[in-house]
Amino acid sequence: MKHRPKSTKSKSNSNNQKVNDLGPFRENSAEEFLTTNQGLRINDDQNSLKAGERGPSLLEDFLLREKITHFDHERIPERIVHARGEAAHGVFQVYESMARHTKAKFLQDPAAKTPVFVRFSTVVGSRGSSDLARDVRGFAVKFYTEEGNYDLVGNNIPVFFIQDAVKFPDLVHAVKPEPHNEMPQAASAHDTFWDFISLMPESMHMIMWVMSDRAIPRSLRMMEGFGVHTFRFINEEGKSCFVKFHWKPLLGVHSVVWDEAQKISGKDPDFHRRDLWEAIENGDFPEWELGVQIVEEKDEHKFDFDLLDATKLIPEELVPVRRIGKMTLNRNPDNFFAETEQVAFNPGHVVPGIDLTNDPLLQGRLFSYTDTQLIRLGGPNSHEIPINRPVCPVHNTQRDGHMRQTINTGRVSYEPNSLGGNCPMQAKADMAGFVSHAQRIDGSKVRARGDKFFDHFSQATLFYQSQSEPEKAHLVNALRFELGKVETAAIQERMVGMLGHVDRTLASRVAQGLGLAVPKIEGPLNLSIPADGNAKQFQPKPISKPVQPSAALSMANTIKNGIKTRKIAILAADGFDAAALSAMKKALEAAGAQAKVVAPRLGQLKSAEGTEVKIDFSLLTASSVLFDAVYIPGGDKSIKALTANSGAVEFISEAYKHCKAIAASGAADELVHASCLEANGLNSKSDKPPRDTGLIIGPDAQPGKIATAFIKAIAQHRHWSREVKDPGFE
Ligand code: HDE
Repeated sequence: MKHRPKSTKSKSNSNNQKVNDLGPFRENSAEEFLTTNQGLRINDDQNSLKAGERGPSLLEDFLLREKITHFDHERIPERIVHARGEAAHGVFQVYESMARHTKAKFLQDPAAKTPVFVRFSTVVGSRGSSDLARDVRGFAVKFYTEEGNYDLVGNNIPVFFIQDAVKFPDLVHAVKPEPHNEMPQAASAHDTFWDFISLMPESMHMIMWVMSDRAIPRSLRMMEGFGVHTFRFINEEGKSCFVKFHWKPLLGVHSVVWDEAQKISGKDPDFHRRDLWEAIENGDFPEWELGVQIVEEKDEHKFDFDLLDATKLIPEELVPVRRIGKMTLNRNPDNFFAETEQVAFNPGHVVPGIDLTNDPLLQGRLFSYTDTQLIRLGGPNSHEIPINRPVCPVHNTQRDGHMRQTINTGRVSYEPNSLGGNCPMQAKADMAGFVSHAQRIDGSKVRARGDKFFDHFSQATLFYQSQSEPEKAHLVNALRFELGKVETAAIQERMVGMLGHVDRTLASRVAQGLGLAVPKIEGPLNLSIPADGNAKQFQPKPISKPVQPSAALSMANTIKNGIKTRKIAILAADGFDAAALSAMKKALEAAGAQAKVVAPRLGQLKSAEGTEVKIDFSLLTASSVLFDAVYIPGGDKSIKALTANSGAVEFISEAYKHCKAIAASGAADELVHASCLEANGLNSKSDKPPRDTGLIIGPDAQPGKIATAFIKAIAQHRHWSREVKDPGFE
C-alpha cells in the first residue's frame, strides 16, 4: 500500500531558498524498507534476540541496543527561558530600498524575497506548558540573507523588566516555579516574582504591559513584535542612525480575556500552536509589516529617556513608525525537533548595514545566546544544523568539535597563511565585509547607569493612562489576581506602594481588591547601595511632567476591519433550520472566517427539512473559549434540544460573558436570552433581556440582515460594555 504524506497548501510553495536548502536533509519513508542507522534492512522489529523463546535477551542484539540507545538520548535540555514555542517558514520583502539609511542587502530590492524562519514562544513555562499563560511572547525572526543570517530576536512587548543584563538571572529565578516545590508552572502569580518586582522600580513599565491583555494574545498572528533595544542602521557612506524595529500584524492586535485564557489552558493548551499551524495549512498565511522608528545620531539625546534603556519605548507620536516591508509565514515545519527545537537565535547575528548599540541589556545578550546554545545543542557546531545554516557560503579557520559535519579540505586552518594563498581571505567593507561602527567611547570603567535611566515611572504612567477604560479594568484585575496569589502581605503592600508611583487611582483600585489600605507614596525605593554609599544614585526620579496619552499603546485603536481567519461556532441540534444555517455559513466563509458546526454529538446533523450537514465538533470536544463568536440557527426541535442541554447553555453564556458576538435566528432568540441572563447572574423571566452591539437577535436577526450585522459585530472582536454590567467584575 502506498503511503504518501498528506499534501497541504503550506507545503506546495518552495521558491524559498532556505526551504529548498533543507531538501537534502528531509527523510521520507514511503515505500522504503526499515533499516538500522547503518542502512541494514531489518527483518524482525517485534522480538528481541533471546536464548530460547522464553529465555533472557542477548547482549549480542545490536538491533535492540541501537534502537534503545538512541531512544535513551532523544531529549536535549529545553531552553532556559522561552522553552515553549512554535515556528514557521516564510519570506520577507522590503517595499522600497532603504539605502538612505542602511546598506543591508535584504533591505534594498523590493523584488527580492528573503527566506525567514520565525519562532514564537512564552518565556516562563517549560516545554509542555500551556500557550495561554499570562506572559511575554518571544518573537524571533531569522532572515536567511545572502550576506549571512540576520536574527531579530524580539518580544511582543516593546520594553523589558530590567535595564542591565546582570539582573537577568535574578529576574528569571524569581519568576520560574519556586525552587523548593517547583510551583507554579508557567505563572508569575507567586511570591518570589512579586518580591523581586516590588524591589525593582525599573520593572514598573514592563509590569504595566504584562498585566495588560497584551500578555494573553488571541493568536500569535494577532500580536505585535518589537526588537526592544535600539539598534543602528549603517548606510554605504558609513553614516549611522538609530533604529527601533516593530512588527505590525495585518490582522490587528487582539487578546482574549483572563477567565477565557485560564479555561483555554485546560481545554486546549496548544491553542496558539494549533491556531498558527491551522492558519498556515488553510492557506491563511499570517502577515506582519516591518516598521522602523529612525532617530538621527544628532538627536540621540533629545528625549527625556535614554535610547540605551530597554525599559523605555519611543512614543510613536514622537517618532512615527515607518512600514518598510512585509513578512508572510507560508509553510509549517516538517519536523518540530529538527527545526523548531534546534533553531538557535542570537542577537549578535547581524549583517552589514545593521549594528548594535551599548544598551547594557543587549550587551549581555550578545554573550548569553552562544553560551546557552553550547550546552543546549551540545557543542560549538550548532550553526551546521540544517535549520541554522546560512544560505550563503561559510568559510573560516574554525575546526572540529562535537558532531562536525563539514569536511574541511587542505592543510590550512589558520590565517595568515601562505600555503593556502592566504584563503579564506578577509573582505573589505565594500565587499560586504562587516565593519563595526566606529563609535567614539571615552569613559571611566564604572559599574553605573546613565542618569536618564532612573526615571522608572513616567512611561509606566504613560502606558496606563493611554489605555481605554476596559483595558484599565483588565489591568487592575490582572494585578488583583497576581497579587491575590501572593501569600506574603508585606510584598502585596510594597507592590501597591510601587503602583502608587505609577498612578494613584490604579494603586487604590488594586489595593481595594486586595483588601489593603490605599497606600501612601513610599520613600526610598531601591535597597541597593553602591560601594561609595551614594544611595541617591539609585533612587528613581520623580515624574517631572504630566504625560500625553499615546493612542498607539491601546489595543482599542487597532484595525477592526474584517473577520478573516476568525473561528465561528454554529451551535445546532437535529431539527435545525437548514436554510438559516447554510446562509450564515456561506456568508461567514465568504468573509474569510472558518464556520464550524458544533452539536451535542458527532456525525451528521439532520435539519427540520431532512437534509444533512456534517458536525465538526461535539459539545464534549469543543468549548466557546475556542471560538470567536457563536451563531444559533432556529428550528424548534433543535432549540428544544439545546435548551435542555447544559453544555449548550454554558457555551452561549460563556461566549456572552467573554463579550463575544452572538447571533440567533428564529426560535434561538429565547435560548440566547436565557443563557445571557444566566451569564449576568440573573435568572428571573421578568429580567429584561440584555441588549448590546454584539448581540444580533430580534429585529437585527431577520434573514437578509443577520449575516451582515453578525460579521460587523465579530469584527469588533469584543463588546466590552457587557463587563460593566457583570456584578462579578471589579
Ligand atoms: Fe533572551 N534568551 N535574554 N531576551 N530571548 C534566550 O537563548 C537572555 C531578552 C528572547 O525562539 C536564551 O537560545 C538574556 C530580551 C527570545 O529560540 C538565553 C537577557 C528579549 C528568545 C537568553 C535576555 C529576549 C530568547 C534561552 C537579558 C527581547 C527565544 C534559549 C540580558 C528583545 C529564542 C536561547 C528562540 C532566548 C538570554 C533578555 C528575547 C538564555 C541574558 C530583552 C525571543 O540565551
